[in-house]
Amino acid sequence: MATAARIQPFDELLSDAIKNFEETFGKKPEVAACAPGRVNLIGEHIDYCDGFVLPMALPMVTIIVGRRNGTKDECNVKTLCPGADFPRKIQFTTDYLVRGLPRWANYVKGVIYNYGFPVTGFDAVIITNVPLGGGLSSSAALEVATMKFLELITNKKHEKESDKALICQKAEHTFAECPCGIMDQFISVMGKKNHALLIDCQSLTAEHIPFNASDLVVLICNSNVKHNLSESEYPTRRNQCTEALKLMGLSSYREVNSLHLEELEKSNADEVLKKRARHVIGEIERVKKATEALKKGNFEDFGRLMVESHKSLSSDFEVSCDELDKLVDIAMKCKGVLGSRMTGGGFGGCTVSLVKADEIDNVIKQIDAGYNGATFYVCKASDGARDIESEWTADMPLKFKSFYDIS
Ligand code: GAF
Repeated sequence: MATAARIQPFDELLSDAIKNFEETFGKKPEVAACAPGRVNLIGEHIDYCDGFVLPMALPMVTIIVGRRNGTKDECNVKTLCPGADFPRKIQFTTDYLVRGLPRWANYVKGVIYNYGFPVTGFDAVIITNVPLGGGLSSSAALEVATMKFLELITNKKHEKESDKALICQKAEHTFAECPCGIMDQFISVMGKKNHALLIDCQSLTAEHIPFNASDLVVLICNSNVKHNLSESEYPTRRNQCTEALKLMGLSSYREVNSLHLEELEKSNADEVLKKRARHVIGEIERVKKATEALKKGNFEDFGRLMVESHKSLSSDFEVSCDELDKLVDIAMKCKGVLGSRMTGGGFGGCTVSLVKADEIDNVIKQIDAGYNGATFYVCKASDGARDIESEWTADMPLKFKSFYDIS
């Protein structure tokens, strides 16, 4: 029978990282940092269009434990993350940081390269319970955990949250060669327990919106498929959005009104560009409405907007796939599901659904019966990046009470 996936609890994860660090480097780690993955509730593919997005941080995190090793610039970093490419232990120097293999290390090196303060040599072990490659932002979790780790190692930090997110985004652009928007890094830095985060991707400001109805849960269904298209289509979508904007004679989607769209629709512009613009403009409005609904506790409206968002992503933005459409279709037929949509970049990965807590078991059962091979996570909005050091002494690593909300 299908149940929610067991995610390794935070205490266990931390304890494994500490133990492995001691075995590998012969000393206890001195600092520990963590940063979460995310699920986006609504506002998809519009963070790179000056839009609004509304993600929440997940209880699943990437943890980095380590210590300065007394060298000027020599770093030894090991990952215990399942699915990371080999080799899983590498050495590099902070004065010669280059992109290469293994891929997981690019995220770490990229953040060090863009950090803006000198970084001396350190040893570190990385561990995670964010599913890798599932569209839940394992990359941003690694970047932001690295940022937090560097703050502890260097005793220097950027004050503005948006600067931290921008540095991590730059790392991803330059070292991982993915032209991502700002959403994933922003929420991983700024997430807050029991809150979603409304991010204004134009002004790079954000507002925490309470999201803690006791009778509702967020269900994430991982389709466990990832179509190859995801990497090539992302930059294509970005370019199409820019082109459509130019055709409307504007420099930001925030300047668009219904007349601009009407004119574009009537013009002889490429139909594909019209569809892309339609999605972006509609999705920006949907996020505004969804935020209002959330503030009023109107989850029925919120759910309806999620479904509209999915339809637009599927038909106008064309980033969904059969598996995601199927998961949404089945979910929407289940009693107790208020809304469901694909989440993240698309072409596989996950759906997110808003579900009445007392129906969650039945919903999981029904989706599992109709879709072969999904993994389920039941989550509540959780905290963003944090320094575990202040709560931890190496002799007493397990004093955390698990703050897991995963059932
Ligand atoms: C990926 C990107 F990294 C984000 O910036 C965002 O564009 C998302 O896809 C789609 O909303 O996660």
